[in-house]
Amino acid sequence: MFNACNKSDDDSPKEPDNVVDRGEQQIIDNDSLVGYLETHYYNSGDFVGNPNPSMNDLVITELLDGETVPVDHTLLMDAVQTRTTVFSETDYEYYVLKLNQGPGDMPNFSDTVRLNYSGNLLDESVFDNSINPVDFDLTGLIRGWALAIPEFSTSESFVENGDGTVSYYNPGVGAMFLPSGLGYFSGVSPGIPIYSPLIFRFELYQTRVNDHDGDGVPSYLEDIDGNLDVKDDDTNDNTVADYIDPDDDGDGIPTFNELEPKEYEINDGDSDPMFAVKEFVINRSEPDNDGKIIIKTVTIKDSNNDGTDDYLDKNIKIDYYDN
Ligand SMILES: [Ca+2]
Ligand SMILES: [Ca+2]
Ligand SMILES: [Ca+2]
Ligand SMILES: [Ca+2]
Repeated sequence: MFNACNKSDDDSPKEPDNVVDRGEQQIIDNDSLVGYLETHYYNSGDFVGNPNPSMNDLVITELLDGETVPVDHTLLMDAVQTRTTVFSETDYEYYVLKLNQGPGDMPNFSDTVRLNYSGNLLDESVFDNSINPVDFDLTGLIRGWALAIPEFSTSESFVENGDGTVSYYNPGVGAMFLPSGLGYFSGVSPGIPIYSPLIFRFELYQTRVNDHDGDGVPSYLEDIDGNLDVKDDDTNDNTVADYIDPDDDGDGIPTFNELEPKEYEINDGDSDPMFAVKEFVINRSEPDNDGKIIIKTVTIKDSNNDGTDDYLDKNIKIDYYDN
């Protein structure tokens, strides 16, 4: 009689009845999302050759029974890119609508981005939107954002208006269609029922590389396993993830001290020197106000060439600041 229930893939205890299984919820959510994308179209023609599109230009309309998609419009399902990812040991699909790539920099998944956005449920009710550009650290948001936003690039240029506001020209513009598992899932958030698929529209203006622990290694490089998640990498198993750990290999020498420092002096207006692949600018200053710029960098080294960088190798203890 103990064989009555289906055999599960692992031996983990059964979750309480009020906790929904991520995999089962994903099947439901993906059905909802595909259903939405197959029954809604958007004004694709308005984005063709548009030099400065906005997320507010996006108009999504429901396709009624027997209706065909109008000229200069496209069914969402025919326009979105389908993406797959694994999160919380669950296979997910989500959908990205690219309205404008933007010509600027592409953020890393761990960077801070400046953007405007609007979020709504599949029933079109808006649960959140920004009035002015906001800055978000992508590591502190729902999973879907860290995956979708870095597919776009920042704006071409901006102008400071007289009233203190800034106008951005030619930003990255898009929308993401997320299952609840890449959103708030069972979490409570204002205006969002639990297990809600989410739609976000956004326009991306600027990005800044984060180094959360200030150890000289940009956070995106502290994603050792390359799964676009900095929170599951812990080289020295001290329960502090590398991106917030200032001594990643736990050898007693701070990561920062294990990076080779360099200093460059250039004249104002001159372009930067060519930096090495694993060399990062940590400071740029004009100490004497004479037009001479001092650029300080650090370079990640692998001094014994074993494929493990010094700051992740507890057997290498080179301290560049220990004289
Ligand atoms: Ca770091
Ligand atoms: Ca990772
Ligand atoms: Ca670190
Ligand atoms: Ca160390």
